[in-house]
Order: sequence, then structure tokens, then C-alpha cells
Amino acid sequence: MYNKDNVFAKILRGEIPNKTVYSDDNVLAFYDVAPRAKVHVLVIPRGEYTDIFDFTQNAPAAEQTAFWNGVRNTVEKLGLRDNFRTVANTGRGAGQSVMHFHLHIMSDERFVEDF
Ligand code: DGP
Repeated sequence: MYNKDNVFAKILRGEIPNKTVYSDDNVLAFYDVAPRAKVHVLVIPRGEYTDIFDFTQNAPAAEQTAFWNGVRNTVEKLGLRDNFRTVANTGRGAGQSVMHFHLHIMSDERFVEDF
């Protein structure tokens, strides 16, 4: 059951400030307040889904496509290209502390063009 009082719902409503990386009609991406990598960004759908299964089972296909396009746009904006990890903690036992589906994007190195 989705709780509209969760911190990411408040961020989406503009009640809590965030450092936005990317934003469109379906997606918001912003820096994690407690980074665990040099680059640590969270990508969230604007729709109300508690976790990855709620999202993949209940979000319309167009919304899911828009989410993954948002992830790609975020990664490109960050200049990470293919040097990043994604994590979707699912369930409190696995460390999910905010019950609004979110994908962690983490990287310790930006892509170097002439490596
Ligand atoms: P998880 O543990 O997977 O549910 O990740 C939740 C993340 O959200 C955690 O890394 C810290 C981050 N976080 C919690 N509150 C805020 C906030 O108010 N602003 C931002 N930017 N990040 C937050």
C-alpha cells in the first residue's frame, strides 16, 4: 500500500528540496542525500509505486518505457555512459527505507573518452 507521506512523494510535490539531475513528465532524478559512491543518484517515477514489483506489475507499459528512457537520459547527463551500477533495494529486509520505487545509480568513475 503506497503511503503519500514518504520522503520521495514529498520531493515530487516540492515539499522537500532536491538537487535535480534530470526531470521530465514521468521521471525525476536527483542526488542521494547520503552518497555511497562518487556519483550517487536516485531515479524515481512520478507515479505512485512502492517497489520494483509494484512498478513492473502495475505501471502501464508507456510509463515503464518512459522510466527507462529517464534512466538513460540521467546516465547521459551525468556523463557515465557504461560505467555505473544500478540497485533497487526491495523490502525493508534488503534495506529499502523509502517506499516509493527508486533506482540507485552509482559510479566511482566517469567515462574517460581517450582512456
Ligand atoms: P533505499 O535505502 O534503497 O530505500 O534508498 C533510499 C535513499 O534515499 C538513501 O540512500 C538515502 C536517500 N534519501 C533519503 N531521504 C532523502 C532526501 O530527503 N533527499 C535525498 N536527496 N535523498 C534522500
